[in-house]
Amino acid sequence: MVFRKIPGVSAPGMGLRLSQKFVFLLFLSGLVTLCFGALFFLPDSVRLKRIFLSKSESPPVTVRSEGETRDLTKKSAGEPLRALEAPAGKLRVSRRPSVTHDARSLERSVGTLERTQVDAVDAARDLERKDGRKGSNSEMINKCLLKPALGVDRGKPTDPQTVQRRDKVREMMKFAWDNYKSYAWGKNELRPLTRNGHIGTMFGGLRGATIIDSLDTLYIMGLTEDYKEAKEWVQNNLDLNSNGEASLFEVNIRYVGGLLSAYYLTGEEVFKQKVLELGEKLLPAFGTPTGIPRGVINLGSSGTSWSWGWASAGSSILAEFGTLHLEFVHLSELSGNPIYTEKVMNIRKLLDKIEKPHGLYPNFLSPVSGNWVQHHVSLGGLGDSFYEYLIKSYLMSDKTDEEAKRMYYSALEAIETNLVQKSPGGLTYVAEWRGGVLDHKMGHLACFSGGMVGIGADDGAPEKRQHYLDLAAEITHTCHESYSRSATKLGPEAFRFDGGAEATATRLSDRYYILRPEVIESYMYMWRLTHDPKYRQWGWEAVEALEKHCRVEDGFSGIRDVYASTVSHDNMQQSFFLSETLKYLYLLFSDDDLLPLDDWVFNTEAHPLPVIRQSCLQEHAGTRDTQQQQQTHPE
Ligand code: DMJ
Repeated sequence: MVFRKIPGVSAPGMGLRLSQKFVFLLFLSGLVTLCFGALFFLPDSVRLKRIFLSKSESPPVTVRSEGETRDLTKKSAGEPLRALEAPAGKLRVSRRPSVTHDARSLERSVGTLERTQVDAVDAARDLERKDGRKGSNSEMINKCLLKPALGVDRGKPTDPQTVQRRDKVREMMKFAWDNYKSYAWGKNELRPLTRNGHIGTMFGGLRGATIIDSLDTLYIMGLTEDYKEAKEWVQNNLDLNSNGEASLFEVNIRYVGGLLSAYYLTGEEVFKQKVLELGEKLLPAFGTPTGIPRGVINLGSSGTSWSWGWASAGSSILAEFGTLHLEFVHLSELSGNPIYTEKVMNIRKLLDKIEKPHGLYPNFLSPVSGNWVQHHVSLGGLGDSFYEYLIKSYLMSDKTDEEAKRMYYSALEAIETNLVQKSPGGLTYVAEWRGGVLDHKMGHLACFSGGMVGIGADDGAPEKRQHYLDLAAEITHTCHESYSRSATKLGPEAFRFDGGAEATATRLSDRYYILRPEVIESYMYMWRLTHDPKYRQWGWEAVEALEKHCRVEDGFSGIRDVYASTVSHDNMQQSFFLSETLKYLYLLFSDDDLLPLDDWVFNTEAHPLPVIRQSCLQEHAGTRDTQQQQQTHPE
C-alpha cells in the first residue's frame, strides 16, 4: 500500500497534528486487527494460519450436572459384557456415529486434534533430535530400575517340585505357540479344533494378535528361537496401515502394551518404531467434545470413531476409556511427546471432577456431555480395569501420581461400602450395583480384584493395610471356590450368591470358561505378597484342569460348561491365554526376582511396563548431556 501525502499537511516529519496522528494510528491498528481476524476464516490447512494462531490442545471438557443429561438412559437390552466377550461374528459395530446432534462440534474437535497431532509429532521429533533421546529410552529406563528384569537366573526356583511345575507351564506355552504357528501364523487367534486361524473384528484389520501378545512371554520363558521368529514377523509383516474399525481398548492393551513391553525388555528398536507409529493412529479417537474417546475407531487416515452399537445411548465404556493410562504415559515417555499423557490426563480430570453416585463410577459415560448415562457399577466387565489402572498408574509413577492414588483409595472405599458382601456361607464377594440395587453376582473378570487390592494394600492408610491384604485374600479365596465347586475345577464366566447359590453359576449362559487369566492373576500376586504355599497349590490345580479339559490335539480351547464332566470345546485359543494365563502361571512358579513388582507393573493384558523413575531419568539425561558436550567440545 502507498501512503499519499494528505492535502494541507506539510511533509517534514509527516508534519501531522496530534489529532491527525491519533486518527492515523487508530486506522493502522484497525487494519492490523482486521488482517489478524481474517486468519480465523482461512481453511485449517493454510500454513499461515498454523504459524500465527496458537494451537488449541484437547477439546475443552464440559462436565454437566446430572440434571442436564439428555434422555440417553434407555438401556440397551442384554448388552454383551464388553467387546472381547462378544463371540466372533456377534459383535455389532454401529457404522453411524451414535450421537449426531453435536456433529459439528465433533468435526471441529477432530480438525483441531489433527492439527495438534501434526504439530506435536514435529515438536517431538525436534526434541528427540535435540536431546539425543532416540534409541536410548529402554537403556535409560532400565538403568533406573532397582534390579535386573530377568533376575539372577531368569527366576529359576530352587525346590525341584516348583522347577518341574514351572517347566510344565513352559511346555504348555510352547505347545500353544507351536500350534498357532502351524495352523494360524499371522492370524489373530488359533482355532485348535478346525486347525485354522481366526481374524475377527476387534483389531480393525491388524493381524498377529497372538504374536504380539506372546512376545514378552516367549522372551521371559527363554523360548529364544520362538521369540526371534515373533520379532521377525513384527519387523517384516506387522502392517499398521489398516483401514478397519478396531476396539481402541483392545488395540491398546494388546498391541500397544505388547510392543511396549517387548521394547523395554529387549531394547529392540523395531518395537519402539512400531508402537510409536501405532500410537499416532490412536490419537484421533480423542476428538470428541469431551476428549473421552469412543469405543470403536478407524485406524485409517479418517480417524473417525463410533460408540459400540450395544453400548447405552452412544456412551463410552469406563473399562475402555479408563484403561489407556499406563500405555499412553509410556508412549509420551518414548516419543518425548506429551500429547499422549495429556489425552489420558484429560480423561482422569473429567472423572475426578464429575459427581459420582455414592462415590462409585458407573460403567457408561457420554463422550458428548461428559455425564454418566446409567448407574450400573461393576468391578467385572465394563468397569474392571479402570480401577486397576488407577493403582497401577500410581505404582508406575514411582509413587508420585498422588491424584491416581487418591482416586483409587476413595473408589475402593466406595466399593467396600456399597458392593463388598459376605455370603451366608462366609464367602466375601464383590456384587454389582444397578442404581442402588445389588445384583449378587461376580464375574470371572472381577476376580482380578484380589490381586489389585493386594498390590495396593501397602500404600493404603497405615491402619487399613492389613485389612486390605485380608480383603484381597478373601476375594481370591472366593474366586478359587468358584473353580473348586465345578466338575472341571475351572471357573464359570459368572457366579452367584443368591437363590441358594454360593460361588456357582445358576444360568446356562454363565457356565463357560474361555481360558481367562483373572483368578490365576490373583494367585500370582497373592503368592508374591504373602508366600502362602496355597496359592502355588491352587495354581497347580488350575494347570491340571487346563491340561485335562482345555488341551486338545492342536492347542488349547475354551470350554462351554465348566460343570459338565464331558466337555464341549469352543474351538478358540484366545491370545490372552499366552499373554496372561500362562505368563501368570509361570511367574507363580518362579522366584520373585523375575520381573520384580517394585520395578514392573503389568498392564491389563499382563504386559510388563517399567516403573518410570523421573528423577533418576533426569539425572541420567544430565550426565549424558555433559558427556555429549565434552565429546563435541573437548577441552
Ligand atoms: C484380557 O484381554 C484383559 O485382561 C482384559 O482386561 C479383560 N479380559 C481379558 C481376559 O479375560
